[in-house]
Amino acid sequence: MKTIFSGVQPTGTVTLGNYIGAFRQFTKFQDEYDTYFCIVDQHAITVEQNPKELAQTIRSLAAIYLASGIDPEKATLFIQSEVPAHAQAGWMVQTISYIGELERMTQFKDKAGDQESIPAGLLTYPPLMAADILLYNTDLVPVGEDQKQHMELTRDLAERFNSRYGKTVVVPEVSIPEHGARIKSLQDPTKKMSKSDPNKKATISVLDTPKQIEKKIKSAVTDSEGVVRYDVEEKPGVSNLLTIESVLSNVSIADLEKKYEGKGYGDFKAGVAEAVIQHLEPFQARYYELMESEEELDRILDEGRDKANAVASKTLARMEKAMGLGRHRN
Ligand code: ATP
Ligand code: LTN
Repeated sequence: MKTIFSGVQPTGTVTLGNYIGAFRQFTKFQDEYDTYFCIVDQHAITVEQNPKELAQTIRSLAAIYLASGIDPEKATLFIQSEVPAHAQAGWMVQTISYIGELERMTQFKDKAGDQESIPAGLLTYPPLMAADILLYNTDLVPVGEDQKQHMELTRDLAERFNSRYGKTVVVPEVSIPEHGARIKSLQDPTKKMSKSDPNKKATISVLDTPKQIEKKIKSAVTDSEGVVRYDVEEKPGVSNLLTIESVLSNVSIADLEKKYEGKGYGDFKAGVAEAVIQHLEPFQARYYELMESEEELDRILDEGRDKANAVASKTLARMEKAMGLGRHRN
C-alpha cells in the first residue's frame, strides 16, 4: 500500500483556501492509502507564537482535520512535537542542505521580509519539512500550489541523502489538486488567500458564521464587466469565486457560467455564499461537537502519536545508521 503524508501549521484559523487546497484532498486518500496527517507545531514556531494560543490552535486544528472527514480508524493523525524523530531527522537533513538553496525559497523570502533579525528557523524550515515526509517512507504528498517549491527541494534533499549515504529514504512525489490549488484573497485576487493575512475581509475562515460569509463574499473584489465568466487573467476575482462554488458544490465551471447567464454580480455572489454556507454547515456542527469532547480528541491524538512514533523511529534508525551516527554496527 502506498503512503501519503501531509502537514498543516497550527497558525490562526484555517481558511477556505486551506480547506479546498489541502483538507478536501486528504479525505479522498484515506481509503486507498496508508495516510499520515500531521499538526506541524514545530513549523509554526518559526514565527513567534503566543504559547497559550498555540496550545489552543493545536486542538482546534485536530478537530478541523477530523471534522473535514479524516477517520482515525483509517488515518494516523498526530502532533509533530510529540514524535521526537522529526526534530532529530530534521537536524540530519539540515546538514545536507545548502544555505543558498534555502534562501531561494519564496516562503522564506516572504516571511523574512525586511526584518532586521530573521529567526534561523525560518531559513531551516524546509529540511524539517523534508524530514517530516521522509520519516514515513512517503510516496505522495498532497498540498496546495504554494508548497510546490518546498516539495521540489524535499525531493532534491532525499536524492542527495541517498547518493551520499546509500539508498535509505523514499523520494516522494507531490500531488496538487487540478482545481482549487490556489484560492485567492477576496480583496486582492492576484494574491493567495492566506491564514496570516491581517485583512480579515480577504479570507473566509472555515469557522465563519453564515452572516460573516455572506458579508465577505458580498464585498469581494470583482470587475466592472458585469458578466459571470471564467477568465483568470482578465477577471481574477470572478474566476476565484467561480472556482470556490464549483469545487464545493461539485458543479463544473461551464455549468455555473450557464446558471449565472444574464444575472448580475449580486445574484452571483449570493449563490457563491449559499454554496459555501451549505458546505460548511455539517463541517462546523461536527467541529463544535469534537471541541466539546476533549477525551475523544486526546485519545485519537495519543493513538496517532504512538502509531507515528513506531514508524518514524524505524526510519530514523536507518538514517542514523546510514550516516554513521551513534553505535550502529555495520
Ligand atoms: P500562512 O499563510 O500563514 O503561511 P497557509 O494559509 O499557507 O499559512 P499552511 O498551514 O501553511 O497555511 O498550509 C496548509 C495547506 O493549505 C498547504 O497544503 C497549503 O499548500 C494549502 N494552502 C494554503 N493556502 C492555500 C490557498 N490559498 N489555496 C489552496 N491551498 C492553500
Ligand atoms: N510547509 C507546509 C506545512 C508542512 C508540510 C509538511 C506539508 C510542514 N511539513 C510536510 C506537507 C508535508 C506549509 O507551509 N503549508
